[in-house]
Amino acid sequence: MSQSALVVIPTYNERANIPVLVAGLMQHPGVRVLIVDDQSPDGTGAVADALATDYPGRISVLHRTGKKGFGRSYIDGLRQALSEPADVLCQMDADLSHDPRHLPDLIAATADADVVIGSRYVPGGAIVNWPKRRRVLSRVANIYIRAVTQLAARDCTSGYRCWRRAAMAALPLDRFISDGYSFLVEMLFVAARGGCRIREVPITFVERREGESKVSRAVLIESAITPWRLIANPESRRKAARNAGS
Ligand SMILES: Nc1nc2c(ncn2[C@@H]2O[C@H](COP(=O)(O)OP(=O)(O)O)[C@@H](O)[C@H]2O)c(=O)[nH]1
Ligand SMILES: [Mg+2]
Repeated sequence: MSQSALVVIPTYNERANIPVLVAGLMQHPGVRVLIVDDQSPDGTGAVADALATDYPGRISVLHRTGKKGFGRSYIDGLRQALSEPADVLCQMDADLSHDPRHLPDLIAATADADVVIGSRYVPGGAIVNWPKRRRVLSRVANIYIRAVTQLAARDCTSGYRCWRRAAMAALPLDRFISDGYSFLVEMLFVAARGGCRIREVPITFVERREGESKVSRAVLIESAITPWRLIANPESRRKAARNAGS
């Protein structure tokens, strides 16, 4: 792999998963990792610090102390990532749902795309161990998001993504206001509006075995509202961002 990549990984109670994920990622030369931990009560932060010692110069850890949140963690993490040298910036979940083996394919695909999505819903993509309910929810969410926002991607809610540095740098991260999956949808929407070329590469998504999902009712409600907010006019978006204090 000739390109250097920095993978940003938000963690909340992922103590059993993060060492396995990092070991997998470290198999790829040129890949570095930034773990963004929200003071996980299970001690994930200390495990991450130990990994940083095990792999000198390749792992760093951002310990957040403010309000916890998936979107906010990414905003802080991606900002820090942009201040470091890397050709490609990647996003991944810590729970081993996103197999590090796919990463070289995603990174390679940035050769002719600005944003590459690790996609469950293109030919070759798959989901392992998801209950029927969760499959249906994800499918319906994507149909809904695509219908409202006109995004062309099949998997708008995938959290496994690689960005060319310039495409990420162009995002107005300080104006983003959504937090759960919506944050991922918002990123994609703004990127598409900005003219980014978005490509999908198939992945096999595997449901977590350790730890718990943080998807809550609040996250689902936000996800239902966000597509409408995104297509509203830009001025109302800016206002909403100001009101949210971001
Ligand atoms: N730093 C941080 N990470 C979070 C937070 N909520 C979720 N995550 C991480 O975001 C990733 C996706 O969350 P997960 O619970 O697996 O969501 P799911 O896969 O959609 O069920 C995992 O790596 C979580 O540890 C949060 O509030 N703060
Ligand atoms: Mg998960």
